[in-house]
Amino acid sequence: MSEHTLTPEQVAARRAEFEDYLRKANGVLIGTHVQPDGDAIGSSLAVSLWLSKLGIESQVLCHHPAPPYLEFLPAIERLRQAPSLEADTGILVDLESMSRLGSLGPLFEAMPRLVLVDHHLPHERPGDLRIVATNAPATASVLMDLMEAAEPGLDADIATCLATGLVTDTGSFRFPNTTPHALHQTARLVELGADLSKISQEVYLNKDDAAVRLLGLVLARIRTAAEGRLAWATIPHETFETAQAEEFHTEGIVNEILSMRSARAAFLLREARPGKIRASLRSKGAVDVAQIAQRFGGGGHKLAAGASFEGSLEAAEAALSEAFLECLES
Ligand SMILES: [Mn+2]
Repeated sequence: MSEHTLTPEQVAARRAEFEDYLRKANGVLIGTHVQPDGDAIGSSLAVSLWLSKLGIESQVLCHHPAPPYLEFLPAIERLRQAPSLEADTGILVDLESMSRLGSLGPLFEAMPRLVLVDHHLPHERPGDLRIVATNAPATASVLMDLMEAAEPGLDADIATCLATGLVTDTGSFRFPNTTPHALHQTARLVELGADLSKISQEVYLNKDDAAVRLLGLVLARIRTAAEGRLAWATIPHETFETAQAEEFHTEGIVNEILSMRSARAAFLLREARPGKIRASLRSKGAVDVAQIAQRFGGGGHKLAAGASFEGSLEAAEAALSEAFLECLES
């Protein structure tokens, strides 16, 4: 068994070691990955709030600011792009590789004391103290196992931060990583004061208007082939202008296309800049989209992959739909 597949009990058994290490800190900087999500920010803020209860000063650092849908989190004002605190100890959360720190990489690489708490299979093994549980659904779950039994323990603000990590990384408890332990933890967080309904509203009913306008334009233009088993859409550059949208506003659209009952696979092509085309490929299982993406110099997983094209949108659409249809018919 790998040292990384810690069970919740094994994580909890390292609580004293974790706390002792942090109690020896002279200031703590907490770092997480670029383009932070609910688990990255929720986990970072939770550990910062917990350190405050221990009387330890900390700051939360991220290359990017928090996305608007996470601005409701307690203590979000602790998130900064550069430190203003003298600190000898770093805590990295939700981070599988140092390169994902962006501009903060050199700062954390130079820290004399470093802790890693994560649920990704690590590409690198930074830190003196590593607590990595790859079976855990979220870094927030690992942190809860470390912090819950401590004295002082959790409060309503910490619970809100941890619950946000669990809600977002489990897709609101719909993904296969939703373990009984994660549900027990979430029940405990609700008892402590986390409001799941408020978290869901903030996270899911908080899209930029441009993203919803763009979604509407794209859904109106879905094309299908092979009796609907393949569904796709393209977003020409002009459509971005019409919707006053940016490329990041396309996030999630390909999953809406795949949600059609008839669809076995789906793709979305977007021309955010003229002549520069990016593709998102999705499958419900019958088609291996990583293989298709590799043919075009891209990559990914069996169910979700991506690739880039240069040239016309029509040429990319023809090449990709042909590749998909070959797989669907074989
Ligand atoms: Mn995570």
